[in-house]
Amino acid sequence: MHSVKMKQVANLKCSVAVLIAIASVMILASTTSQAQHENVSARLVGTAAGTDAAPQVMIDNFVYSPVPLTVKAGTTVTGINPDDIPHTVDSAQGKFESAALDTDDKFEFRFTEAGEYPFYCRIHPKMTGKVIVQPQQLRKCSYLVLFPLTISAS
Ligand SMILES: [Cu+2]
Repeated sequence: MHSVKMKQVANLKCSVAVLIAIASVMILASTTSQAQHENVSARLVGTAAGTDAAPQVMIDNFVYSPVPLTVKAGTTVTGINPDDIPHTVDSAQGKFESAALDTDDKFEFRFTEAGEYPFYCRIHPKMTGKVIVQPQQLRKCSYLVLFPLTISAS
């Protein structure tokens, strides 16, 4: 009689452990896929709007703004000159060079690699600005892919 009771308790403990294990896997799976989903939608929103929301460098009264402009790699940045004096947007590293921009003229450049991109106006070299390009966040995503694989493998 005593041993039967012990066996039942042991079985109960085992089933509770299995239930907890299943529940944890389900919770992990749901949070993981939710996180992945958020990550994906964030990326889609970013891509749709040109990675960041159509960033612009405006020129006003001999000043670029914002300085620095920070964007994610793959972003196209538009330089706009609403000033009534011509200006240019020239890379200090020789990576891009605009024509002389008259009033409301635009210049676009797509930054594909992370780094710092100082630029200036070749008509007024004292005018300087900078674009900071950050790498795309791929690390977080690969963790999320690897994590469920580790669970199912163990
Ligand atoms: Cu200028």
